[in-house]
Amino acid sequence: MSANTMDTCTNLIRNAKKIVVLTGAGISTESGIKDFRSKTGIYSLAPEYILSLDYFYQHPKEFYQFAIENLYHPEAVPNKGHEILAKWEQEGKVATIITQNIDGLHQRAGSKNVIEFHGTMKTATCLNCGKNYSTDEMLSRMETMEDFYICNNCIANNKVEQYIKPDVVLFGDTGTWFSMAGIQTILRYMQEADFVLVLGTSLLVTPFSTFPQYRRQGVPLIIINKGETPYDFGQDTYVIHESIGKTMEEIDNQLHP
Ligand code: CNA
Repeated sequence: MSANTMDTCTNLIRNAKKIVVLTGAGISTESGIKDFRSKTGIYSLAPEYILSLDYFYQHPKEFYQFAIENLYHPEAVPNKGHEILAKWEQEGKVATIITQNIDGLHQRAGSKNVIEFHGTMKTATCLNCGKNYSTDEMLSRMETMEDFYICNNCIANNKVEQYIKPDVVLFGDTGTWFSMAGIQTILRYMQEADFVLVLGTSLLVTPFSTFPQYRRQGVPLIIINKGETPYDFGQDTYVIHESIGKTMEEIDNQLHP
């Protein structure tokens, strides 16, 4: 990264009033949570199909075991990246964060306007009656019940529709924000952005990965990500292949000398 790129990004952030931030698993690795596609990411442990809707229906117990071990991190705390974004929101710079993360760390850092595009690991819902369970409750059910994933509010005759599914979007699945109204809200944010800030995502999972394309023509895209993304060589795009925490701290120190 050149000093020039860093200065340009700092100036854009200094003058911004409506930054739209798109985040992925990479912003939480500095809180000790593995991402998917880095060398030590979750995909080095298991293939993508374990996190698919098909696998969930076919092997609910194994699915839960994997999800609790790899995607549920109640002990993790927000890091510098999360904290600085929350501060920039308070300062009137960040309009919204649209995250693929399911760890809740943006909200725990104090960010208010957060769209959890891929849902949350904090809760689970019965696909038949809609009864809501906390993941802690699911954990204690796992320890004490054989068919813990069947909703006890429904007749327990083992139909797949009575399964309790974590409130995360799996491969082959959709979530609340995938509705027409949800996507329209997101596209409105993209259209109104002063610029778009991408943090810690490989931008490979659709439809999330398409969002930067909906910013107005000429609106800058800043990407802070260790790995490459398909947008790295786009127009009006500034790329910093560095740690998110370190880079954001440097920028924030420039803003508040
Ligand atoms: P990904 O494909 O694993 O990409 C993460 C990107 O972040 C990679 O390009 C890394 O190079 C980069 N990266 C990792 N650490 C840092 C760092 N400290 N500084 C800068 N860059 C870094 O993950 P995506 O988010 O793109 O993939 C989307 C999936 C991942 C979503 O469905 C999420 O639900 C899912 N996920 C979320 C979490 C979480 O909530 N924390 C954890 C693991 C996976």
